[in-house]
Amino acid sequence: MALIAPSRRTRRTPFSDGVEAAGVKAYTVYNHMLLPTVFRSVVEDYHHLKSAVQVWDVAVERQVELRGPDSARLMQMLTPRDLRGMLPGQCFYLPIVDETGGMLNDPVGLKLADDRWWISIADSDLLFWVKGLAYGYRLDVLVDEPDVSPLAVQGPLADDLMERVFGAGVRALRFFRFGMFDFQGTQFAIARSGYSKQGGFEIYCEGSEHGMPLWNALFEAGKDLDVHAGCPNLIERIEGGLLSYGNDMTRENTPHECGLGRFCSTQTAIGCVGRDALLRVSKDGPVKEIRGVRIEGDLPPCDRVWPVMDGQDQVGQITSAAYSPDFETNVAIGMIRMTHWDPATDVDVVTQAGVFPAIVNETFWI
Ligand code: THG
Repeated sequence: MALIAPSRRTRRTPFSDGVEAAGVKAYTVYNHMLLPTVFRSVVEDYHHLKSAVQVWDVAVERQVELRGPDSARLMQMLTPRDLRGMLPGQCFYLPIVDETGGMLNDPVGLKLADDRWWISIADSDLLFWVKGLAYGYRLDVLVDEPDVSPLAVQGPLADDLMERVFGAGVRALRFFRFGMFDFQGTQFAIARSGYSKQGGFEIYCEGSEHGMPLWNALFEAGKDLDVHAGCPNLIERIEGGLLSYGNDMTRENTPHECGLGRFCSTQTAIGCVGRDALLRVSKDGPVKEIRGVRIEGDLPPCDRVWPVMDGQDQVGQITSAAYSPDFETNVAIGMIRMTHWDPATDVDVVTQAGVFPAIVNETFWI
């Protein structure tokens, strides 16, 4: 692969100097910003993530901030998840849908106050949709992207590292809750969350000038914990069934097809713009759905959609795949038609390097 040409459009983050000093080997672009994908190797990073603690520059998880009296109303317009019971200090994983029920994003929403919310977005320009709704409906709300950059601390030793920098109070945070914690006289929201199944935190670093001091403090405090720079890991996230917007799902998919029906309460999500469309499709259920797939053989990189075949019939597609050292097989995520989505169904996967036998699995992540 060639290099990414640096320019203003591929935005650096407040932690990029630290990422470079730590020897980043590859980037992708996500929300028009640099996201590291490899430090030592994907496999070495994977083993280290599952045994120690890593600091991740996930500033690409940009915040769409809603401020003002109509914030809660606008939030509920965006998602079929019922937000009425959500309290300040809670994070919610939120399917965001358009008027056809198509997925626009799958962010983590944070309720800071009744009239102040952050939407911590995946890779699509959600800001424009939210601004359009606010303007079109003449809502009394300000919508913008604040100078907030998440830094994740992930892995089994995450609590130990975080305690050293933020005090024992961070250990008390429950999953998908956040609180305010002091760092050198500045308050940051810190949540127990993150794009791995190894446990950990996300620090919402507010003010770019705090980026490198925060990065350095974590590495200084974690020397004897073998802390390393890391990043969302392809193998670990497939093992854990964490979906990637733009890869595993697009605007063509409903939340139900994505296995996100459990985050929808469409009946009571009054005001959601996709509500009528979703009520219609959720009545009978989807005809295709996200599944874990086990693929045999020496796979090429999954850099395109791989058709899933039963003889001459296409019965689905694979959109993420990698070899899992722990499971000793290739793990994959695909969208599989209902005729073939039962566990242990045999299929073939067509890649750029040939056809490979595969088994539609009980999801790895259950
Ligand atoms: N954290 C924050 N922002 C993000 C991500 C994140 N923005 C981009 C991207 N990741 C959004 N996608 C996801 C996907 C999965 C999860 C979070 C964000 C996730 N899912 C948990 C799971 O599936 O096990 C559980 C969710 C729940 O039970 O509520 O964490 O990672 N800030």
